[in-house]
Amino acid sequence: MSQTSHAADASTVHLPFIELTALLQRIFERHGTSPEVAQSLAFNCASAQRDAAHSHGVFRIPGYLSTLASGWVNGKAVPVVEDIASGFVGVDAGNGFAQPALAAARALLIDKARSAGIAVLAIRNSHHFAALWPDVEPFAREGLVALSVVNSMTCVVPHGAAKPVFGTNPIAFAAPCDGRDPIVFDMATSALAHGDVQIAAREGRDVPAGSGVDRLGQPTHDPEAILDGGALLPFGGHKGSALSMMVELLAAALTGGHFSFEFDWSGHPGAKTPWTGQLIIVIDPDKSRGAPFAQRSEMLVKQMEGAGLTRMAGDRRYKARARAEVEGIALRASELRELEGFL
Ligand code: NDP
Ligand code: PYC
Repeated sequence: MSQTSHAADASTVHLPFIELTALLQRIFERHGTSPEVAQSLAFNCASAQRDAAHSHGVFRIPGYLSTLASGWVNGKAVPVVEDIASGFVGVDAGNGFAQPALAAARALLIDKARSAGIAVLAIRNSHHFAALWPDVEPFAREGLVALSVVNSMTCVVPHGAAKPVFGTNPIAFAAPCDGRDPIVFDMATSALAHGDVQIAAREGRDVPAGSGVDRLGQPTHDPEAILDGGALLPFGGHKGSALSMMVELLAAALTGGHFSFEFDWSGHPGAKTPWTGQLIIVIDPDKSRGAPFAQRSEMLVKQMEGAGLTRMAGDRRYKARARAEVEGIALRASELRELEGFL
């Protein structure tokens, strides 16, 4: 597909991946990022839109531009990669975005994982405003197992506490699987991602019971009440809360980044991006004993399917991706107009 095409629904347009990426890249550059950073963020954001990961697709662009305009993040930061130990790579992202930091350290991380069997990438002084699966899925496509965590901004009340401390703190995992796309899951440790609360508010929808509390700490279905002085809850009570605490420890304490509660963006009106850290652990499964890992993955998936499972984590995204490859990436016409207005 080389042209923008209009579907039967006149309010929806379809763009080829390359076209949406190029548009987003121009927008990022126009708003103060270097070409390298623009390319990295545009690829990430177009990938999320392609996979119908809507809480982190083009919906995020106004937030990126607002945070850039506020001076809170350095859109031209050049990450500094540190070869710390045989299994440990660090990156000082220079108060820039996390994705270019990962890109800068990726080759060294893979070399170390393949030689030592496991390696850690600790990114600090970074802003992550995106879905996490794009950071791990490519490792699995190269035969590696990857796990990543990133902390965000204080908006989640620890189980049993009265005030927010944690961020929405996602965990993403990717593993190769024979004969199919990698097994990937990516989930906030809050009951809902903050982005989904914003989308529910925009669309005038309630959020499910147990998602959050209002400014008085009372349970609420109202996304506006969560956003206006309220807070989210961890998923699964004390279990999600423990995972969220783990993410704070791994993504911030272990990397040298800020905890979600530790940064103060009040002096930068319009700041939206959490100034925290990210940890990525990469394992080379060829170092393990027994049958090849990807065969064992396939065996597990078949067993799950044999037990009646019809939808694996990641399947919804892969289906959306396959659809986008044929039809182009779906955007509301109003979204496209808004994007073009940013140029
Ligand atoms: P969801 O709850 O929508 O999905 C979580 C995972 O569960 C996904 O892997 C999803 O697969 C899978 N899943 C969903 N429904 C089912 C089902 N019925 N059966 C099997 N698997 C299922 O994600 P979240 O709302 O928790 O997170 C959304 C995004 O927000 C993530 O990409 C996350 O990284 C991002 N985020 C980013 C933050 C940041 O600081 N950068 C902070 C918080 C969140 P599938 O993808 O196929 O739907
Ligand atoms: O959706 O919770 C979220 C989120 C926080 C930072 C980026 N996305």
